[in-house]
Amino acid sequence: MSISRRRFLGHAALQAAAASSLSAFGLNAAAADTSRDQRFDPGLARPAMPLGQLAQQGRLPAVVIGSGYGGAVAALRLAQAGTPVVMLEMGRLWTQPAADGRIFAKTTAADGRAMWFKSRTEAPISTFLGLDVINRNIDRYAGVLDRVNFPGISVYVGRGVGGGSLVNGSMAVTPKRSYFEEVLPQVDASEMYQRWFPLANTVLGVNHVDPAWFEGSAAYRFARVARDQAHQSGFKTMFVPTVYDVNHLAQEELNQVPRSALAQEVIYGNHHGKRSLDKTYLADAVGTGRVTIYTLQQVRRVRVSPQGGYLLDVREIDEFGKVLADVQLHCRKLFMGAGSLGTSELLVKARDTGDLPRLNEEIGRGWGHNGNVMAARANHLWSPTGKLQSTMPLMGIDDWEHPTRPVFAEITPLPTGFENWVSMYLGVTKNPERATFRFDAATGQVRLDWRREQNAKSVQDLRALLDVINRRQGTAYRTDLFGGGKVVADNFTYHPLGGCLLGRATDDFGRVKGCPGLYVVDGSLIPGSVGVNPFVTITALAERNLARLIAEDGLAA
Ligand code: FAE
Repeated sequence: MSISRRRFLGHAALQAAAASSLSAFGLNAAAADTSRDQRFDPGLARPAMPLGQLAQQGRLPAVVIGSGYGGAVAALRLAQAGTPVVMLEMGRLWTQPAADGRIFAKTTAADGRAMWFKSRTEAPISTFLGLDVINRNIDRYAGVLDRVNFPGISVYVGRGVGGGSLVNGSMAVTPKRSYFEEVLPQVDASEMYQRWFPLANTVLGVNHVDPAWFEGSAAYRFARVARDQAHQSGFKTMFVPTVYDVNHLAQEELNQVPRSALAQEVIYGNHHGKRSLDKTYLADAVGTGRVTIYTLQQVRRVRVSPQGGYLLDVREIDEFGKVLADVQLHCRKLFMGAGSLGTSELLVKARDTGDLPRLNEEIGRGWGHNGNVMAARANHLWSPTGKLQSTMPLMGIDDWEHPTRPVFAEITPLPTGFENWVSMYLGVTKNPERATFRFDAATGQVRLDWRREQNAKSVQDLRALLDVINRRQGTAYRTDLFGGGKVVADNFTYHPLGGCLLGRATDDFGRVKGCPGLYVVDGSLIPGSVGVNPFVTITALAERNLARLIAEDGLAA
């Protein structure tokens, strides 16, 4: 079967599963064989047996926890090698509209679908003109975006089939080779840049904007204004590749297709245009017929199975948080793809409670926020940034070569729907500070010991760059967007990385030291910084590691 047909079938099965309200599903092989005309066929989804029943059938060959980038690569490559895969995802499937015709919440009138069991939205831009007009009360529900609040920093993550791909800004950036070599010196960079980055970019569907279209697009005036000011101030800019379909973007502007990026959609989910993982890697994985996805299943505990391999405690909830079942599941091989927070939390807890006593001291260490900080400038009235702004950034100021304060500042929109004269930036900075996940026996919780002061260098470095632009333009910072009169938002990150570092907590391919058959496949392998937005690197590294694991660890059927 060709890849594109497999992807079509997998994608259709993901839609059909949601249409039939299935919380556990795979591809129905019989339906797949008969639906060669590529029409939507509700029979494409194979309802899977309840997890409790599956647990009675003995040890599973392979379980993947989490359906983000690392988990999706693991599921696809294991399945292609012939291994049946059970994927456990704590969020829900986001492929079918609810009664109001929408899959995701409206950005400007958010409801429970926006956030993971919160009573009020917690958007990164929390105020406008200093007023609390952005966030609103919502029903507690298994929504798509989570903000995990630690004392020193808040971390945004995606929840649902596709993990962060459901909520992120689609920026698909391959890191600079010299910095990649600095961060992960044990990885063969030639192989990464010749083989694994190109493969990841292809399967993710990374594409590039046509510069001529960009110059004429009303929705990117905000980016051109910020670019021109950067150039006038002596900085370089670059286009940022994206997994948002750039043709769709162009058609949105002409009103030929329904608007999504041009309708303020991003952090609470995009209805159109975005090549999230459920349309790429996960569709391919389900399309193999060997991957079964269980949604709304949170893994709460990992320990050694008396049968050999691992024993998982899994809690099934409904969309409103009601506990439906607690199940124990044995597996031979376990792949941790729960993201930097999820994987680190489970493994730190397992080590410190004695469930996996052979886990080493490196588990939980080396966490960083990829130097994320945000800031905004107020332009003069004669430099409008446009009332129509696309949510998908396509350009960044590249000052990474600076000798003392490398900064990659993405030019991000502020799509309020009216002219706001704002130029906004997401800074990726080089901050050497790191934090550790620690188990607190008194509360049974895992905490991250990052302190706000550790962000001082990132704040200083982004300001140093933007100060130059402000001086040149005669402009000032906006102080009304991040709460408390802040100039630079230093209290949250979109890019959690590390906690189970490659070569430290694991060997050089993600095998967890001291625990045969246990693997880490997600962003927790990367030591806190990668200099650009991380998902392409997470995906490419997972591709590289899985190829080795399948070849050497008896993972092929
Ligand atoms: P991730 O995608 O977070 O997937 C982990 C999955 O595991 C999630 O679906 C969880 O629900 C699930 N999970 C966690 N714990 C459990 C458990 N105990 N049991 C079952 N399931 C569990 O991990 N990156 C870019 O490169 N470009 C961007 O433009 C960009 N923009 C972003 C914007 C936002 C608002 C956010 C939140 C992130 C953004 N990122 C961006 C970061 C990117 O999405 C992130 O690095 C990757 O998603 C991380 O991939 P992982 O595979 O590590």
